[in-house]
Amino acid sequence: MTDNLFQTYALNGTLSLKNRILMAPLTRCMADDELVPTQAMADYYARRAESGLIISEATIIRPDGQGYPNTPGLFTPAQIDGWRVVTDAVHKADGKIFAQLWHTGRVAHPHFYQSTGSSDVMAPSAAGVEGSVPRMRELTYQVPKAVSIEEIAQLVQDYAQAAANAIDAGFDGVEIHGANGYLIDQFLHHDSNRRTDEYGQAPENMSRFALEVVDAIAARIGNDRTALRVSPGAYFNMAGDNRDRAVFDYLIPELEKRDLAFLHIGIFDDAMEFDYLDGRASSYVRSIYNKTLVGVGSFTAETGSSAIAEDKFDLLAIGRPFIANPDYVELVRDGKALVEYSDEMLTSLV
Ligand code: FNR
Ligand code: 8K6
Repeated sequence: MTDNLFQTYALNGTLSLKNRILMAPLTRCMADDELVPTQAMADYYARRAESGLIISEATIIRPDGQGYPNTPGLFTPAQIDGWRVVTDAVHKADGKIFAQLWHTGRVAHPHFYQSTGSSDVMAPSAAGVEGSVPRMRELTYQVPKAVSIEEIAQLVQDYAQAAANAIDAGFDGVEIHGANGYLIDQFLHHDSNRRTDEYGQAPENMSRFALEVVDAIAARIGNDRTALRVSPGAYFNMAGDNRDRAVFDYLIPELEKRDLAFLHIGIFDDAMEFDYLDGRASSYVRSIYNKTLVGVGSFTAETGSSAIAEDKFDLLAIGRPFIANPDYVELVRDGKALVEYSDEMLTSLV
């Protein structure tokens, strides 16, 4: 029984979703070399327009946010025009789509933005990650530069400009990527934020950058079109720290006051438990956040439907199964068998 997934859902005064199944943001590394979305990407997203809301693959706000090859951008006129082709195709197929706005922070690599002449990697603190860029193993991560107060102000502006560009490109709203160990998340965890100024140490300070980005974007495009993804449980390119709990205890109620379109958990498997969160990330957020919450992470339609019935979250995002099944929503609705996802599917855009 998955009937509840097919109820309409009013996100806020402006947006009504035709069902509760979201397509999760999925990096595919298929933009062209100018980081412009292609026609193949427009076709790929349009095939998934039966979902209540598509969240685009993470899209960089400026050149030094790039950490993987051929990830799309939203900072040049050509990129905005390319995205307009995508949003037109999705709207024509009666879908809705948000842009996920991304800066990878210390996981960026100057290899990708050497044409800008900059070789700096921007992060809260000069604390690097081990290892190298996936599928480009010769590129080892660099020790980042701790951003100055002026650079932080510029980053906030650049997020807001990218959000305005997203609206210009026809997106229905934006999801700020505040999860999975990238720039915003780096401010929110002690492993990556060792600052001693007004952006570090205390929960209010460590939450400051995230809230500044949220507020700048909401002021530019409206709180009702602004959403955020967070990972209270550190799990990707990040070591967890018991002190991180207090940061999210402060941040999440602050977000609730902003009346955003939704809050989305960033995780691969919602069954993961974090001792400092007393369990799952989604249960922790649900206990202190009373507005629209999106759950994700290794759910099937059946387990996701049950979680919604049990009030664990309001909307279900589906990632890998949507790569394997462009017609995921129709298959679930008709009770038909799904194709199982495998990593080899990442090499082509179907
Ligand atoms: C992801 N995920 C992800 N998350 C995000 O916030 N932005 C992104 O661009 C990506 N990119 C991405 C690419 C690929 C290939 C995978 C598999 C995952 C995480 C994704 O949104 C989701 O949280 C997880 O895939 C867990 O959901 P499923 O796949 O178990 O339904
Ligand atoms: C090419 C860059 C893509 C960036 C997004 C990450 C995609 C990873 C896909 C593999 C999924 C495996 C799950 C790994 C979970 C890590 C948490 C412990």
